[in-house]
Amino acid sequence: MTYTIESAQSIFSNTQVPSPIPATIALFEQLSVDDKLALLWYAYTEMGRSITPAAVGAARLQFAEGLLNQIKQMPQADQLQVMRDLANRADTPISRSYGVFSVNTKLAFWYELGELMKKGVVAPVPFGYQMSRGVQSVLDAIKQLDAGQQITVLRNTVVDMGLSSTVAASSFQDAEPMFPRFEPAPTKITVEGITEPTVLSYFQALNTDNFEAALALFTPDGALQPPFQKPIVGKEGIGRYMRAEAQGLNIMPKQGISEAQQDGSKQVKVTGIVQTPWFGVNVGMNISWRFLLNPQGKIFFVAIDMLASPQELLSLRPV
Ligand code: 45D
Repeated sequence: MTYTIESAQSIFSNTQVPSPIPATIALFEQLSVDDKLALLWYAYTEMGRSITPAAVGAARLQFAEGLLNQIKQMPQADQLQVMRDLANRADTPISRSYGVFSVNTKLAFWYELGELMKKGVVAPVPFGYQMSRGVQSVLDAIKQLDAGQQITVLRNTVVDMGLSSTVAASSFQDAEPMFPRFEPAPTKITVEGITEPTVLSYFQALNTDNFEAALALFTPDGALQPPFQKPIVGKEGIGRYMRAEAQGLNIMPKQGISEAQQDGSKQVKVTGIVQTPWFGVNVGMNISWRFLLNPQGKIFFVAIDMLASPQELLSLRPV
């Protein structure tokens, strides 16, 4: 097979529609720090209601507990400063501690902070705050997005906060607690138009949190490209990533197309719905997978993309 990761990234690119998410985040990035916090707070008070509190879990909060206790003891002005420092990615001890949290611990940390704000233990974000025109326009842009895109914006902004050091982050992720599954995900998967066992096994493996089985489907130099990220190359990195970020997903692929290539490889595109344990059945994300399978049926590359619109679920052919 003559593919490189780079060439694999562009398979089915003629069927993709640009996502409104990066543009929305770019608007957000232009806001002042108080505007950012206020905007996120407004957005969160809407979307946060659909969070399933069980997902947060005591096990997950234990990593954030020290930081949360520290913040609880502070006067309100200092609490607000901590939040500003996080949003500014300032180089402070708290911002650095936050930076080594895994994605899900970062989310759990803010979730708990939000609960403490509601109780009045932590300063509420719009602290005598007047909504600026910039905030209003970003809020309007967020309202145009579907629910799956909205929670992605919220997640990505939370992940970007704090000062991160990539070296330290990986040690934390190895200890990532599991998300409880209250109902088993569908494991008997049928995807209209798809018979490739590798692809069906991939979905089954993720729906049972069986990351070893998922990894076994990849070539040693295979890559996985999460939404809006660079490809993660090699089984070790993919495994670490999956254990940290692919837990508890409910994957419901609906349809796909498979195109055999001259050299025996196959390009497969599947679209469907994914639910995150954070929101359970409350939010369905419209997702596509673009697989490149080698002639032996192993995954050389898979890209996971957030679809721009629900209509895109059906548009598997070039647009
Ligand atoms: O006061 O096939 C603010 C892979 C500040 C794996 C806050 C995948 C102000 C392979 C921060 C707003 C993983 C790639 C408070 C598939 C403030 C694969 C609080 C895809 C209180 C399919 C904010 C998986 C809070 C996907 C608490 C696509 C915000 C997963 C919380 C996507 C936000 C998961 C939360 C997503 C967002 C999860 C909990 C988008 C969660 C989003």
